[in-house]
Amino acid sequence: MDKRRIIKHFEGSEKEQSSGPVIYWMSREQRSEDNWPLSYAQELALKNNQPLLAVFTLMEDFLEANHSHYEFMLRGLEETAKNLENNHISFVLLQGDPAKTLPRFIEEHHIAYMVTDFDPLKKKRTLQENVADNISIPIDIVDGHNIVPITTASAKQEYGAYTLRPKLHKRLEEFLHQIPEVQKHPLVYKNRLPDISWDALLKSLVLKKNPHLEVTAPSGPRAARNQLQDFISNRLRNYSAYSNDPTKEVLSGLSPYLHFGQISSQRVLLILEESDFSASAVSDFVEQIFVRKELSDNYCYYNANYDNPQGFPDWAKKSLNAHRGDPREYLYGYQDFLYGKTHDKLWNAAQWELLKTGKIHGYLRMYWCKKIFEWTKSPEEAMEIAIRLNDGYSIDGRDPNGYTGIAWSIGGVHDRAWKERPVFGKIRYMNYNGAKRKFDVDTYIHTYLKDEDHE
Ligand code: FAD
Ligand code: FO1
Repeated sequence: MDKRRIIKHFEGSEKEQSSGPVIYWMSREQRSEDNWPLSYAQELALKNNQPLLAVFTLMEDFLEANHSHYEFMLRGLEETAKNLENNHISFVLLQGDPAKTLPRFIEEHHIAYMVTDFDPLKKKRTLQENVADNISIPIDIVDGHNIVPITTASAKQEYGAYTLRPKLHKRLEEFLHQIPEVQKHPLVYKNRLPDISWDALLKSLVLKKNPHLEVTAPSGPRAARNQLQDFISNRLRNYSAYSNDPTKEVLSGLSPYLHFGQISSQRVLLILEESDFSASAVSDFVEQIFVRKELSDNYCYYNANYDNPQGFPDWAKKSLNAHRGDPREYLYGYQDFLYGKTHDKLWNAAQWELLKTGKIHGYLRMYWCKKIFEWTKSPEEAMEIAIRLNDGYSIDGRDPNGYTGIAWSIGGVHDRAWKERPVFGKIRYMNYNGAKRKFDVDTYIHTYLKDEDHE
């Protein structure tokens, strides 16, 4: 594996490396194929002629995730566990605080080396540090999410897509074509490992349920490949023309699969390359799944305030402060937003799309978030409510793309200054008439709002 994928190395405190199995602590990349951290762990295990195990540590309260999010994740993990076992890679699921369960497991099974997957979120980086403090073996954190390893693409927070895009495209050719292959592992781990009853596990989780959810996408690596195939066959050709029209079904629908690592964006681009679409025909989609997606990891990795207004650029902070006192025409609280009880039918419909389907269409996500800002007392409160709704109800939530999308909407992150106006200052403004010019707003509203909500 290209060593530039190793984002961080923990030396471990033992003099020389003991001999024993290698584990891949799986978290972000929940798949067996096209998985860099997994294939690197296998490389190490093969070199030392040792068995290889994949360990998933189940945390039961992950950033407001609800029952449907855990169901999607666990169903996918069940399929991945089977794929790993078929390759003689044992799969282990540990419950409880990983800072305790993982060191104990490493001790018990004389593990000699650990590889885990890169994740820019603070919660995950802190957890990785805590585990490293409690174990003495070496650890490598490997970027399995970005096609161009995050620190190779850029050593700093980028201003916007326009500054990162050339750096990414310059290296795309080099990194797109190395793709990791998992092999059938020659050594099977002989010692007893805890069994997993997936149904019992899901039942045992005490999590908030979303009673309004009507749609649940099929989960797992196979469903992810089907989703991609269906997108390429039926929607990709209309993506550029209609990706901003929520009444047209043209988006890929890949975000839950990418978020849970059930498919790699590298594989998506390789399959696109093999398709009969020209590079220019797919460039808008590639901009999103390559440039915007990797720009989000860049923002969250290099800016510790990715989830609050302190992370906004100076021009935006200055402008927002200058307009803090502007009167708000409407003011709503969390409950009004949660049940789509504002004066704006389009906004309410977007919120009901979230409650009913577990996701809002990409174009309306911007409108949805900007209006939360317009109808709350401050950018701080707006960001808190937007994150709470997005992480608590969106199947692809709790993701760098989400924190960055919200920071873009409220704080102009990766955007430029616009003509100054009340409340928004120089932050880009979006309104109902702008949406009406883009798509048939009434059709969208009727799709998600029951008639009685229309008065
Ligand atoms: P497609 O248009 O088919 O895009 C394919 C993939 O490209 C997406 O799955 C995603 O990985 C990436 N992508 C697309 N648009 C963006 C973008 N603007 N920024 C970063 N990556 C992008 N995306 C999430 O994955 N999780 C979130 O929680 C999330 N919250 C958002 C909140 C707000 C306020 C905004 C403005 C955007 C948010 N996005 C989020 C980004 C984007 O809206 C979604 O990724 C996209 O709508 C997912 O649907 P899709 O996979 O069908 O998109
Ligand atoms: N990662 C884990 O290692 N263990 C978990 O129990 C876990 C739960 C979880 C629930 C919802 C969700 O959206 C993500 C979850 N993740 C979990 C993290 C996920 O795998 C990704 O690493 C990050 O969310 C993306 O940065």
